Amino acid sequence: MTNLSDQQIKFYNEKGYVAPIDVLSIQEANEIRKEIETIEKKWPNALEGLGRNYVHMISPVFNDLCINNKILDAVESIIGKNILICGTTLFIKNANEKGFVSFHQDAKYIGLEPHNWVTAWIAVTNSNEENGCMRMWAGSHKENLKNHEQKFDDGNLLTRGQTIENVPIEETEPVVLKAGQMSLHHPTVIHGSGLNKSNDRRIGFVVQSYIGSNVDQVLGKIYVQKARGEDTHKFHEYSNVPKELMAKEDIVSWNNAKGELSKIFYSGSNKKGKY
Ligand SMILES: O=C(O)CCC(=O)C(=O)O
Repeated sequence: MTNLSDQQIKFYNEKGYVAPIDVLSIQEANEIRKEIETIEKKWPNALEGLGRNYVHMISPVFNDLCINNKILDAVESIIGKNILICGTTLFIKNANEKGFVSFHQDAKYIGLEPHNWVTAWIAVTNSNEENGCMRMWAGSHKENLKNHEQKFDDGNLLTRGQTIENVPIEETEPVVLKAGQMSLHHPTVIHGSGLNKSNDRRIGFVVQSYIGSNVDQVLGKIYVQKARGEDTHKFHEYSNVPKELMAKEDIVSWNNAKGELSKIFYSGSNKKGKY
């Protein structure tokens, strides 16, 4: 078992995140990148917009990544042994594009209650201050949910451009990861990320999130996979485990799941963004 140490758990409880955690070799991280770039080449646009979600439903490589034991051991240290995968998202910032993530709290619009869940951000490429790594406002998870302005601005990788105003950047901490490392963050920690100013892509594969089996979706319908332990509450429907990349029947389920997810993302909003 590669559970988090007491020190790492203390860090998470105090700051609302913990990093870096070694989970993949550099070769394994490169294989994940290759899978993304294969999909992009063979199925142009498939991973764009809403398509950046739930890729573990159509790719065995991503499904296997979600059940990686090193990841799950660390996750278990935070949410306990009954773990479900409730969603995944690719956060890709290409070089020379205007991608950024405004400061926000994940719990604001995601509908997962209670907050016995954690988000795993797995670095497929290096992620650092030059290419726009995440920045955490340490300790902010101890406060309540904040007001978010819905800005829908171009370049914002968040669905509604949801933004907490007046976050003091200089007080936020960069989460620097090498390809193959991950961070874990709390549902209410305030975080965001800036532009990619490097010459290469910055790619994060995000399990958003690992939930305890006691967590319900109060805004709509999600499709889960068992990661570890028992599903004690059976709140959610299960998706199929993909056996090959982009199998026809998996694409049908994927499209349906993305449609349901979109309803959650834009619940209560009279406007839709591009994701
Ligand atoms: O990839 C990023 O820069 C931000 C991702 C994020 O906000 C999240 O994983 O909750």
